[in-house]
Amino acid sequence: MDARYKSREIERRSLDVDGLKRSFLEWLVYSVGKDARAATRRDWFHTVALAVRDRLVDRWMDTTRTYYQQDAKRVYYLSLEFLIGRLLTNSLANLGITDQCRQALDRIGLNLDDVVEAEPDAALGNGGLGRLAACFLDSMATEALPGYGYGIRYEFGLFEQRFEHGWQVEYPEQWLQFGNPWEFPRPEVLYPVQFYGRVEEFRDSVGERAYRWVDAERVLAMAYDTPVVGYGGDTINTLRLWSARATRDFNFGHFNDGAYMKAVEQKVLTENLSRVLYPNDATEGGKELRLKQEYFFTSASLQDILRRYLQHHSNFDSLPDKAAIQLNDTHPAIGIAELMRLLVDQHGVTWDKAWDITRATFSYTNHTLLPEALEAWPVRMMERVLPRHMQIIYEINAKFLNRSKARAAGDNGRLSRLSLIDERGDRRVRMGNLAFLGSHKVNGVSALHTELMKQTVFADFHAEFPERINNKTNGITPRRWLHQANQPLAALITSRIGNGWIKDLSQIKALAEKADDLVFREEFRRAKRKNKKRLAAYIARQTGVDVQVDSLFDVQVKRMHEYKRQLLNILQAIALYNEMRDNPTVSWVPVTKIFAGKAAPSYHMAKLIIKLINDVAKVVNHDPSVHDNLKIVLLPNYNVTAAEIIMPAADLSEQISTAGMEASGTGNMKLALNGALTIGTLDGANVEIREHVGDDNIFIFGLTAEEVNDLRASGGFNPRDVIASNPSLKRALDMISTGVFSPDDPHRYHPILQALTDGGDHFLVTADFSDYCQAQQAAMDLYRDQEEWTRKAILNTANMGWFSSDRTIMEYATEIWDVHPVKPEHPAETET
Ligand code: D6G
Repeated sequence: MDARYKSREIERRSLDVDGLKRSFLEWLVYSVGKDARAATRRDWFHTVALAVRDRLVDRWMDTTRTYYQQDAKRVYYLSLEFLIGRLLTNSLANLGITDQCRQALDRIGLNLDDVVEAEPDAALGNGGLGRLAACFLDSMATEALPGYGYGIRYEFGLFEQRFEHGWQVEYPEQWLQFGNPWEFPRPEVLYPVQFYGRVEEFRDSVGERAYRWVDAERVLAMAYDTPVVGYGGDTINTLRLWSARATRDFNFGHFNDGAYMKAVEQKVLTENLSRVLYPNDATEGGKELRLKQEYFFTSASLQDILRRYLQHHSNFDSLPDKAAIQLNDTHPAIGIAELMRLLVDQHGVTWDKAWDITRATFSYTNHTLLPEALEAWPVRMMERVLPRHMQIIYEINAKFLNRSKARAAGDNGRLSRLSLIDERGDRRVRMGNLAFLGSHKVNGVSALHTELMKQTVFADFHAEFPERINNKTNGITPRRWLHQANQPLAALITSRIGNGWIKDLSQIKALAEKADDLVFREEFRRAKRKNKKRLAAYIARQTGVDVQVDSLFDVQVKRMHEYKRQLLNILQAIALYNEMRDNPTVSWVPVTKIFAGKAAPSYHMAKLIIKLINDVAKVVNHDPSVHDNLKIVLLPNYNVTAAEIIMPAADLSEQISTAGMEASGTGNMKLALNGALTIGTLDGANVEIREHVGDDNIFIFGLTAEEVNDLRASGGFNPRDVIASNPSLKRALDMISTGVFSPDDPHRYHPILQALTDGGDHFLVTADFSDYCQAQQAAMDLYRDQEEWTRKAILNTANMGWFSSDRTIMEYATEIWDVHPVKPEHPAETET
């Protein structure tokens, strides 16, 4: 063997500083093809990523091999979104070689932090739902669960947000532009996926009526695999993302008369299927391409799952014992009809048996109660795009309604609510109902949300299947969100309680007793200050605004949405601004209001709120009369990488949605774990955060979900009366309406004012305003007492152990999936 090749073989496994250094130098030349003198920061990133990737491949193979050897039950997490973020820091930390890598790079004269900065942020998701999927991948690998992620390899992730004259402008996010060193293309793993065409009835070999889908258009789904490293590097699972490829037929068309160009154009159009992520956090229905994306990745994933299963089994009887498929929201819910089609049409399983298998294999997570976000596809579109599936859905529905008829006892309203088809107006397929019916378990993502599911969207289904709904409160991975993102605090915690918390976050509880320790408090504050300095520098770079590191960092970072009420926050900021100007001699607690978040490109109201925040910030930040006591910043292009800088630096965490509307939230958990105190409504997981951190260590305000419901139902709420009776709210709104913040266009914010008044203030901003201001005042008062504030911050960190996604994922594993940890065998390592 060539000596150089042999040395690479050995280098590949070495985890010490010298070995890493040598392989970096070799990889730069032989894999990236650059000389050290000419290498850019990006070249070095690719070099380091490839060298690190090498170090996990053996264990990845071992993991997969062990799953096969043991014929382990696998769980398949189907998700249209995986908001992964960067992977280098994560891979190094989970492999436990961050320090070695830093030193190896030092010796070459490079800084690891600079190399890390060259990695693009993989933004294959919109927000919470996609980030949850990414946290779950980390937890499944860490808990040694045989778990696979299945999704789409979007060429363009979530758009890049920039502000131009204060308005959001979207730019394409080309994260793959320079290649992706983490993924392995699998050109041989290809599945056909069909669309359109028609269904033909025929008699099968035993004379039974059967169906086949003919004259359809075909697309191929090609796999790309990314290894998912669990903490400690023992288990390395797979994230398999699908990319659309035109079938070969395009190459063999008759190319005369310009048909060649047509064929090529057609190929490009076909491959558009996996081009771009839809930038809507609450889906607007009706987009055919979206339906095709959903079916595309679901069908490919199911074909792959069956292919893997059939390597060990000759019939489908034990599919539910070997595969659990989790639907992350209704986006992959078409999978229920698809599995039926694959089993019945392609594998000749009888309908009843196929239905039992399907239901025992699938489970479904509901993520929202917002009616506009519950997917419902027009029947006419579904008939055209997926004709066989529409038939199957009708059949499932007919059988189900027949069965329920007796129990409904003439209650036709009930039957029409249970139906998979919404017959009102333009007929639609209710994907939530399909997902519910085709799953053995259906879960909500916080205790409150699960209760509301039972009372609202799925009340009739709950009556029909009382055992099916269960709760799995969301969680976050402590690896990325504390160990990696907040190194000052992580080091401090480890110095006191050891590093067991990284893998078992419940151990962090031991910090609670340190809350009364003066020295520990001082160190905790110092860690927070370090993070705040880093964020202040980031803010200065991104926005040009200088903020005081010792001011109260009041943070609201999440998608821009009316129900999340960034508007309530900015109105309170205006009121505070007025108070500061009215009382210049008072010694104010300096406050920095930090916002970040993207608005869906077609969501005009959310975009207008962005402009309002930027307009208010411009006035406030330049007003000398507030003596720098108030600064407002809206950071552009919020993504996972930005979150990693913001979360550790926050003092106050804004979780102020209209009660009953936020299913869970996970930003609330990241912030509290990093020692921010929450100011929030009793909504989503805030309710459980309060239970864990204690009522004294959180600022709760506002209407409860029940009160919101009653208020809306009573029809007695008049926002104009509320505004008239609250002078500071009235003044803030008057300033907006008279153009104080928009002198160039005084009427700019008319739609916002209109929504708050004649529009009936659906999100109850005015109703909660006064209570919110009081809670803000309480937070500012407490912040004056730094010892007391720090004590509560420590208690927040110490009591967040339960919110680890490891806890969540183990609950799914035992209560829904019946999937157990499998420890991979690493023969190569024991041999050497
Ligand atoms: C992943 C991991 C790799 C394995 C490959 C195919 O890329 O070790 O060989 O998947 O595994 P199956 O899809 O055939 O299970």
